[in-house]
Amino acid sequence: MKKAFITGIGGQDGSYLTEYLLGLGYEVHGIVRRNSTPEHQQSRIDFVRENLHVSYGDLLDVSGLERVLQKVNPDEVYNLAAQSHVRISYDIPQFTAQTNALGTLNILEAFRNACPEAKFYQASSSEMFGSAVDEDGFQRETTPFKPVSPYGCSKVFAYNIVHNYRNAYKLHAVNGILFNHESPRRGSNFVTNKVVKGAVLIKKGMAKNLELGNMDSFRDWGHSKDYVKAMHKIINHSMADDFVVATGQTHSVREMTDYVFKQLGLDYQEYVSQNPNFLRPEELTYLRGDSSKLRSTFDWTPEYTFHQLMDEMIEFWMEKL
Ligand code: NAP
Ligand code: F7E
Repeated sequence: MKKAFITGIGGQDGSYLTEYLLGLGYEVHGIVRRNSTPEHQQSRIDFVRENLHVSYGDLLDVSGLERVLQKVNPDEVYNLAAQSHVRISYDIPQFTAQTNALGTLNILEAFRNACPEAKFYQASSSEMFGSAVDEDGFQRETTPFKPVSPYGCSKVFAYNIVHNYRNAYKLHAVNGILFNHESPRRGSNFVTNKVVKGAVLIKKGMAKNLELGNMDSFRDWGHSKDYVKAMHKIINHSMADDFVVATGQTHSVREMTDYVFKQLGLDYQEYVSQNPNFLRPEELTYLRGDSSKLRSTFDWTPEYTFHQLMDEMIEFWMEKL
């Protein structure tokens, strides 16, 4: 039985990856941070227990990381833990950099000392491309990095240190450069889930309006379920390499909002207003990924379309609320 170790196991991707790996017959281990309200902390993975082992750990505690990796001795390590909210990275830039940049260095050091024969996956992000777009309107593995947020900058350090450790210490350490991916398990302060939850609250008469930030930025949105399958393929490639994961389609926040409200029989213009608190000091206006390298190397293609993704999220909130 193969063993996987996941940081950020309680997050959106950690939970889908756990389910996917358990389905493949893996024994899955992961760490969560100590929290004063433990009732909600593992809500995304509460329903799976067999072959799942969760212990306390933090990317900022390198000795704890080394101890747990020595004990588990995994075949595959997925570093998914992060302060993953871009706007909030402006509120807490140092914490974001410590967790996402130095935290990645910490887990790499622990990995190098405890289980250097294993494989290492880093959750890199399209936010690293920032304002750089190729002439054809896509971002791909060769597009330069011009990050426009503390989050993006922290992820560029993590990406580079993974490269450095791969080459310097001959480790099987890889980057998946993932574009936005969503699901009903997405934090409700990211725009897709915020819009869907807000629209359903309005539909059910439980809210009167919805406040958003910039509705004119474009994102390449996929489903987390599809993207965790790509992570598993990338880490298990015979050669350590980096791959973009994206749908290749892009939609504006306005178009997404319009679609969600229309599906509920509502006109978003009657309910949505702008609140400057949700604007960012510097905005990333356009993302569209070219994942041809991934698609030609592996048998991967996303199963969910943009509309199926949004429909699943609408159905989830209609039932939950
Ligand atoms: P998420 O839902 O925010 O999950 C992040 C997880 O990391 C949470 O479980 C969080 O725990 C944990 N965490 C935060 N700080 C930690 C620390 N210091 N030590 C240990 N654990 C810590 O994020 P996601 O959407 O699943 O994304 C997974 C990874 O992919 C992240 O690295 C993200 O930056 C990256 N990524 C995401 C996307 C996307 O569109 N979703 C795209 C590209 C890259 P708490 O609940 O205790 O905070
Ligand atoms: O914003 C706009 C906002 O917070 C998307 C993370 O997973 O993907 C994610 O980062 C867009 C932006 O995601 C609101 O200005 C408008 O243009 O859902 P988001 P993100 O910033 O793209 C990347 C790839 C990651 O790696 C990150 O970890 O929507 N927007 N109004 C809003 N965004 C939010 N959150 N809230 C609003 O009210």
